[in-house]
Amino acid sequence: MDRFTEELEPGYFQGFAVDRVILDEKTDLQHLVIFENRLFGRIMALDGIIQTTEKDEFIYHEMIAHVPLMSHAAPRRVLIVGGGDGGTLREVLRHPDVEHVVQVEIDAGVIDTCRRYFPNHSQGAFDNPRAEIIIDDGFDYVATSDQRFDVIITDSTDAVGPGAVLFSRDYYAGCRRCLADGGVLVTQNGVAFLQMYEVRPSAQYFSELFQDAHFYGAAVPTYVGGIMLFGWATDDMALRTVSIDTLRQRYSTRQLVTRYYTPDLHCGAFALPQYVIDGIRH
Ligand code: AG3
Repeated sequence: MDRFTEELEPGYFQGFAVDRVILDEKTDLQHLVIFENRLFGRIMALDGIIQTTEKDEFIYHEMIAHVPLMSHAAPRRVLIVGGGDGGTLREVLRHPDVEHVVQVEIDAGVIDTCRRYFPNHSQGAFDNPRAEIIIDDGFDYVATSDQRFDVIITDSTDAVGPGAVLFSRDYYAGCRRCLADGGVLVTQNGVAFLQMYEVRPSAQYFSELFQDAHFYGAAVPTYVGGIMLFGWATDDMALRTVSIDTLRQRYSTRQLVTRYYTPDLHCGAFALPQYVIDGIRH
C-alpha cells in the first residue's frame, strides 16, 4: 500500500501517501488500519474511514469536549460513548471540577491499539483514577444505567457499522434519561456538506426530545469536505448562550491550555451556514 484512499461518499476521494504501514488488523468488530504520513503523522482508519491523526486530532477533541464542559458551570460527572483513542477523555479530564468520567467503548481492540500506537492521544488518561472504562455497547448503557451525568459526549464513527445505533432516536432518548438536570448531550455528527443525510434525522430527534436542539461546527482537515458538525441537545436553554465573559472567566479559572478552542471561537461555533440551517429546519 503506497497510498490510502478514503471514499466517505461515493464519487469523492481523499488520499494520503502511506510512508509506513504500522498495523492492519481486524478487531472483533472493525477493520483497523494505522499508517504513517509525512504531514499528519500516524493516522487511524476504521472500516476505511479516517478516525484520527496525530497532527489534527486536537481540533476535534478540544471542540467535542470543551464546548459542553465550558458551557456548564460545574461539570462533575461526564459520560463518553465511544472515543476509544482516548483523546476526548484526555480533554475532559483537564476540567478540575470533573470528579468522575465513565467511558463506554464497544471495541476493546481500539483502546488497546491506541494506547500503544497513539500514546499522545490518551496521555495516561485511561489510568486516571477519575476515569472508569467500560467495554460495552453505549446504546445499552444509556438505556439501562441508573447513573446521571452533567455532560454526555458521543465520540463515534459515522452512522455505519457498530456506530450506527448511536444516531438513533432511542439512543438519544437514552442519553436524555441519563442527563442530570442542566445537563447537555454533544455528538459527532459528520461533515455538513457531504453528510446532511446524517445530520437531518439527528436534528429531528433532538428537537422531538429536547428543549434546545442545535449544532456547532469546527474545521477538521482530515474530516474533509467543509465544516464538521457536533450535535447539541439539552433542556437547559441558557447553556448555549453563556456569555463570552463567563467563558473567559472559566477558561482562566480552570487553567485550560488549548490549541484550537477559545471562548470567542466557542460562541462563534454555533453560528451555522444558511444551507445547514435550512437542512436542519423541521
Ligand atoms: N470520530 C469521528 C469520525 C469522523 C468520520 N469522518 C467523517 N465524517 N469525515 C472520530 C473519533 C476520534 N476520537
